[in-house]
Amino acid sequence: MLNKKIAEIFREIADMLELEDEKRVFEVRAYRNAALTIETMQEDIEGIYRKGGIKALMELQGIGKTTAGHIEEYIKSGKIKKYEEYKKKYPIDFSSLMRIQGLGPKRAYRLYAELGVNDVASLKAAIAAGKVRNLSGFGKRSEEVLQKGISLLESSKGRMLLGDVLPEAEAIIRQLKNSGYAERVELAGSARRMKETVGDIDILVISSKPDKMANFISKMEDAESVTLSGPTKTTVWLRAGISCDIRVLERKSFGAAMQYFIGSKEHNVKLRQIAIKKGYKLSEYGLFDRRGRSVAGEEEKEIYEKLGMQYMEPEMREDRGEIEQALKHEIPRLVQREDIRGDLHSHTIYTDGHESIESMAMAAITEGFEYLGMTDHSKSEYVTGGMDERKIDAYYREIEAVGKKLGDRIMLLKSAETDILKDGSLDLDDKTLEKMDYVLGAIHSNLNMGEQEMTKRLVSCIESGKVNIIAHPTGRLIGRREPIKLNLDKVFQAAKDNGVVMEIDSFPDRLDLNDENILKAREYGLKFSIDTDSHSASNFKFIRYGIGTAKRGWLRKEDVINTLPYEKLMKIFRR
Ligand code: DGT
Ligand code: CA
Ligand code: CA
Repeated sequence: MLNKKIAEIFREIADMLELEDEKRVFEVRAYRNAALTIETMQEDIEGIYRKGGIKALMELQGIGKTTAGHIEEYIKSGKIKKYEEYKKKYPIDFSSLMRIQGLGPKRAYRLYAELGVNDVASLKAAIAAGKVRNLSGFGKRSEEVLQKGISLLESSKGRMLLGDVLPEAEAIIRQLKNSGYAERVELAGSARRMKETVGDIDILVISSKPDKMANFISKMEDAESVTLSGPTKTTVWLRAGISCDIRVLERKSFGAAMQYFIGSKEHNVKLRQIAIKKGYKLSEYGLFDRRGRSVAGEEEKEIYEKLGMQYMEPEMREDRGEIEQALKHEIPRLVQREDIRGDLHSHTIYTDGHESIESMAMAAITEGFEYLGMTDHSKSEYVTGGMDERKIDAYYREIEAVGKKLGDRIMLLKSAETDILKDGSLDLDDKTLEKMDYVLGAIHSNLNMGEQEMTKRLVSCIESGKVNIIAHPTGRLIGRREPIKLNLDKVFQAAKDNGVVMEIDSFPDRLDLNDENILKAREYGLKFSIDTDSHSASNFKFIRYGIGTAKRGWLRKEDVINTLPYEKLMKIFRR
């Protein structure tokens, strides 16, 4: 899929435009909006163009004539002329540099103009040589911030966000299925386990024509180069910037291969020990008894059954106690997509969303939601155009009007993503809070507080009785921003005592709470809300990443409040 590549180019054009002329805000915004749309849509942009041309592209939210033209140009020629020209003028690797927290296009340009910094490596060298601290407007403090940003970026190096990888993997799987050489195609590895970042994609295929299959794989559009080509395994480097292992297998051992390659490695190691204890040998080829006869292999489930264990979904397989649970036959039924009835976190053009209340509501209907919580930002988030009490009144009037118009197709809930201030109070007055169906509280400012102070801040908000849900509780951005410092035991205990719900934010770079923290919160008997935090219509699709994360935290339907029908949900909020 070209989506990611084109989105990256549009972002870079926006960065360079911004440098060129501060007044071209509309153009800059157009490129950024187009990038966001392309990057977050789950369909292949090339497919849309091939089916419906420029016209189909322009029907997409945020894509205009210019950007549609660029997309066509890139699909046809692999280049965008305007971009190439700009790149000559600004030979700077913006797309990696912009991933460093605390660095914008202007500061990046100054580093280039004055120190010759054009990528992450040269920035590191400049910092090491003590050059950055001496640059006017930078200083020691910014040097530290940049250094920290680089470390964070490097710690995630070589891994991509699940939300970027899964659509790519699915596009490959579709092609393999349509090749005519595959009987069955399955995703394995960390992507199948819905891990928040993925090192490489693993795909398993049953084919009676392995040579033709291998040939097909090496010729796929998405494959930039072939790293390894053997009779049973082909490894390709994808244009999306990630490696992909495709293994061709026989039917009789496919289940064993699934079990092995879904992983995780830690889960497999423990499973093999159990097999040995029971007098078996387990490998990716099957489960064998002492005399080497295969006792299971075609289906994954058989292997677990023969080992006296209950089957479990891939998301649980991390050796976090699931094997012991399975031996006791105490694996819970995990929450599923079809259990989710609505979404309690979304944004519109009232603040930093990209679409109107009505179009977000329509998109939520399309996603199959029965209710949608409207949660634009409150006033302290001024960078997003946060709403004061007066603007919130207008917001609620429009929500009511749209709600009336849409009738029983969807229930729109009045809320706001309300800032939790330094002292734990909310930044909206009580009168406004009372107008809400529920209150979604979030920490956005003063993120550098120490653990004690930060914990006190959040706990005092939870204990105030004014908040129902805590949005993205740790505030981390995967690979870009560390979580805020919290004593989660204290937070979870307070949430339990006060009936406050923890959010699982499904946005691909948030996934907050993460799997480990969910497991911990679950011990406290907390309730969760799996929300998308949608900023445009295509973002509702992100719900699957939140569900994947919830499953990795072993959550059941009854742990998740947005599995409840509207009336029951309202009872929870009206304590
Ligand atoms: P990744 O790619 O780093 O995001 O993580 P995975 O889990 O996809 O790991 P990968 O691609 O290296 O291998 C795919 C699966 O193959 C892994 O989840 C379990 C299995 N596997 C790989 N290496 C070993 C190993 O040394 N021992 C065992 N038991 N299983 C392994
Ligand atoms: Ca992998
Ligand atoms: Ca692999």
